[in-house]
Amino acid sequence: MLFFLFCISLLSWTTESATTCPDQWIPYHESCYLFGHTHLSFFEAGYYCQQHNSHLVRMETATENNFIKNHIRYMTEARWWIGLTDVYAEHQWVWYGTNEPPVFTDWYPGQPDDQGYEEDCCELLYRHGQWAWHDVDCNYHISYAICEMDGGIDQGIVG
Ligand SMILES: [Ca+2]
Ligand SMILES: [Ca+2]
Ligand SMILES: [Ca+2]
Repeated sequence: MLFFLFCISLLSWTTESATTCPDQWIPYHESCYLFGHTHLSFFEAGYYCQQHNSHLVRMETATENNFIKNHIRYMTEARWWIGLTDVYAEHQWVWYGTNEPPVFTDWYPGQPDDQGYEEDCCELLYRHGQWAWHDVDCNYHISYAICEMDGGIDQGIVG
């Protein structure tokens, strides 16, 4: 039992030593992530993250996307906002806050389809046994926020 506890503490020490995050935030590589608890519209979700000194998550890499998908797999909510939108120009998907186009995408087959000509925001949706990106109406209060902030890197321990 003691050995087990020792392994657990060693594990949390090795995974969290490089990045320091506020309480409730999950460290991963150089970022910290906060998973919301209420259904918000896309812009409300953006504001929620802003209030927490962060932004809606930007999936720069497949690795980051997989980390997020693995994490929400164990939660009951099936819809999560990520910070991708084409609200400024149809079919021009950009990260909310930087206006950078995504390098990597993980859309469901057939998405984004801009159904009803009013789907301008991106959520991570669980459907048919898998998680993938899906465009949906920004004003629907159907998804939880995933926020991301830069982690405080402890330079002394990295490496
Ligand atoms: Ca990111
Ligand atoms: Ca659209
Ligand atoms: Ca859609």
